[in-house]
Amino acid sequence: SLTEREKQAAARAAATLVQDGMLVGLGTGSTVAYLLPALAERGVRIRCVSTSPRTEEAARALGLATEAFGDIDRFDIAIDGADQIAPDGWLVKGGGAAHTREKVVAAAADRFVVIADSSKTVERITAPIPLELLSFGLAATRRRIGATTLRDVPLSPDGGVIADYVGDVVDPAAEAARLSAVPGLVDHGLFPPALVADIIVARGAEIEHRTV
Ligand code: DER
Repeated sequence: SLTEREKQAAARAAATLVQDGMLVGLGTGSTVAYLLPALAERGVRIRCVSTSPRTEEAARALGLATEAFGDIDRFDIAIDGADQIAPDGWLVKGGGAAHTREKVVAAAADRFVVIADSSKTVERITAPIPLELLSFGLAATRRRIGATTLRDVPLSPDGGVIADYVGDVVDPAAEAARLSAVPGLVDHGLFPPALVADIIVARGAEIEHRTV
């Protein structure tokens, strides 16, 4: 489909930014699924950290050297998809329930690159906003957050319950601050423009590559 071709094109464009010797943070999702073979084809000598077990399995199967995030304190580059991309660079991520680890990796990267097909660009950020919640006191946390639905997915690798905030999002910055202040929230899927270096969107045959 056109969307799949756009995902592959955006992923391939980002793969060209990865050089020998780099520490690379690998995101999660169907767009990243095209990044992994593109990196393997480039044959670059890199060390990778994955943001989910399914990225780790796919990377290993392609012969990419992936290791635990434990002792690595920074990445040269992190590459990941997005569910929504606003004109000012605010992102919504977490459709694949990996946003907590993805945000930690993005924040540890010198350069965080977002790759997406053209369906991901939006005029303004709207719900659903993915959430990872502590299972302890779940009902009380959900009450504090407001309108939420529970995702029918296993607990996250970090033991959190995956849910979505489905209320209004008037302003991403205000909503991000409000959610971050809720005790029992592990993290939410609003990614601020300050975290993002490059946005690579494939639109038909065109690659739109912009810096934030
Ligand atoms: O779950 C996530 O954060 C994914 O990266 C998501 O934002 C994009 O997934 P996709 O590439 O499958 O659309």
